[in-house]
Amino acid sequence: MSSLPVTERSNPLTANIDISLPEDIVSLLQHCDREIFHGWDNQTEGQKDLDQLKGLLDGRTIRLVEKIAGEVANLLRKPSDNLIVLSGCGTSGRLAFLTARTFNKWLRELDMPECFRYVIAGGDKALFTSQEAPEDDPVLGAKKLQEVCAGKKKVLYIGITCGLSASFVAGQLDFCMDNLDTYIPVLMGFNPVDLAKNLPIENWSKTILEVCKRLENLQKTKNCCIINPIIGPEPITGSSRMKGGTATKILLDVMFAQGFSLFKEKQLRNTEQFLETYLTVNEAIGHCRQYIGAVINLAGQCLRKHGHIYYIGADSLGILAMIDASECPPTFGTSLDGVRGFLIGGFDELRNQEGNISVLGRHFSIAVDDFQSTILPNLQNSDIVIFINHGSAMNTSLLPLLATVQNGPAESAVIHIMNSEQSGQEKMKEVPKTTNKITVQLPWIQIQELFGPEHLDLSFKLFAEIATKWVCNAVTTGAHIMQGKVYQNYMVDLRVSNNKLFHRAVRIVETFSGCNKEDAQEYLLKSIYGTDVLTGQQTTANVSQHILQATSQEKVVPTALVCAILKCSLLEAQKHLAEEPVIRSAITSCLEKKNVE
Ligand code: F1P
Repeated sequence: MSSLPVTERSNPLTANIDISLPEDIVSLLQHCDREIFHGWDNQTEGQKDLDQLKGLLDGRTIRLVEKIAGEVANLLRKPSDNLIVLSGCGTSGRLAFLTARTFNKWLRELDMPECFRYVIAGGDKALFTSQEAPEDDPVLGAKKLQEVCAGKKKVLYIGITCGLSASFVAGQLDFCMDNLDTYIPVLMGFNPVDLAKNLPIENWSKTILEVCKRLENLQKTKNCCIINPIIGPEPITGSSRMKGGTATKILLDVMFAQGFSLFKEKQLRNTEQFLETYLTVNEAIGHCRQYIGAVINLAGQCLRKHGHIYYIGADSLGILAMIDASECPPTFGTSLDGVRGFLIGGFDELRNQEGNISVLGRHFSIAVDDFQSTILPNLQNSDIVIFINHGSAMNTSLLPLLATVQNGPAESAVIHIMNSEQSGQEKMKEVPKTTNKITVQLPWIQIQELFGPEHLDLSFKLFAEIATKWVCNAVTTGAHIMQGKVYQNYMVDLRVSNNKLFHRAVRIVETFSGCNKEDAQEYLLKSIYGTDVLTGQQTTANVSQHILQATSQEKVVPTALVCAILKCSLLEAQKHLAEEPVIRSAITSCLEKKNVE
């Protein structure tokens, strides 16, 4: 079996995504997302090295979702004594936050105490900006979990790491397994257990694979489990914010909504039908590809002109857009200003654990009011403002802002997520015809059949959220592709800011230059330390030290790659990249040069 985790492999479906038209990018992403449900056929990779290829609709996954729903229902019977904790790093932590927020709202509607909590590596700062160093710390993970769970009798712990690669989560799982009287540990990720990360962890005695194996054995006799459907490689290699994040959100939503119905109605809805409804939403995205493509086109042109993408939204849909924005710097190596999200009500609406953290800097100012005071007056024709709207009629509190934006120099677009009954002839007169408009119609009848009349609004939101995630992910991925940030389906200019990303960077240099792993690592280190001759100390330093040095630097991986392809000095590589700042073109011209020689 190839030792490369599925989540780090290149997806053959998107091999040419970098040279695809915006509308086709949407189709490619949508097809790739279907693998979340139906699984992935790795025969298309020319090898069949895995037999566990089933996605979310597989019977085993459905049974596990229902088992966990049963635990949720049990814990909800004593909500003051018990806790349901969702934990993860980066996108996984952000979705843990959003899900905890959603289901605490469900509890409030039932007049029950909130018993969902989230833990995100790096704390609430990591909700908007990537804080990847704490992701590699298992001891910190266990400490944070204990802090959250102090005094609780029973805790359902769900540790999410798409790649089975986050030490922060492994530390928590290990702690839970030592304390099974209190904890019911669940690991969620999207690789077979055998492909969990098996590298030494600094200041810890175990590897993540060992922790996963321990859990795998324990689940035969104890109350714990691993839920790891194989959803296939990401459309942009390794970018687990996309399919990994989507699968995480769907699994958590279904588990908890089912847990609530078991608790209240004493019965489960049909889990398969529930999951299939998400698939219908995926099809609805496909139907809008032309319109989403048009917005990608505009957003891409803005980025090409060094402009910005701004999202404005309300409630959980606005939060999902903010999450999408927060992922762009680590994914595409861009600045924190490139893509930003703003929420009506700011932190009061966000309801995050640490409250208003805007004192941390301007990138932590998230209210629409902040947008109006600091960004609106300075909008340029190289910027685009994208409004995310729930329902057919434009949110009235946003109408004046929409009008101001439309009368100014910037581009604008409105994304309407609505039920199919609201569409048709449409009562959308409030939104001027000139606006770029995406209308995603959710399968209303199917949702009604699934949920019945109760809590329809809350449950409808779950599907609206996933639609928002799909649209926003497509817009930012497509726009950065147009900007030339992606080569084939690899994001080459990633920031080397944690252990997983360090090893991915080595693999990228190895893959495209054709050199061996040791040489690839050497080129990467030369680029990180800015030298053509490494000292012994630099070569033997820990990966965490390499990361510390690399995190704040620009174009680390492209520089290493150019050096490795052309066998040239750092200075020559930097010169090449300065002459050809578009990464995709820089690599293409390098490879052509090499072939000529
Ligand atoms: C966690 C994560 C990703 C992020 C980046 C670094 O991954 O923070 O969310 O996009 O890839 O790692 P995982 O633990 O869920 O695999």
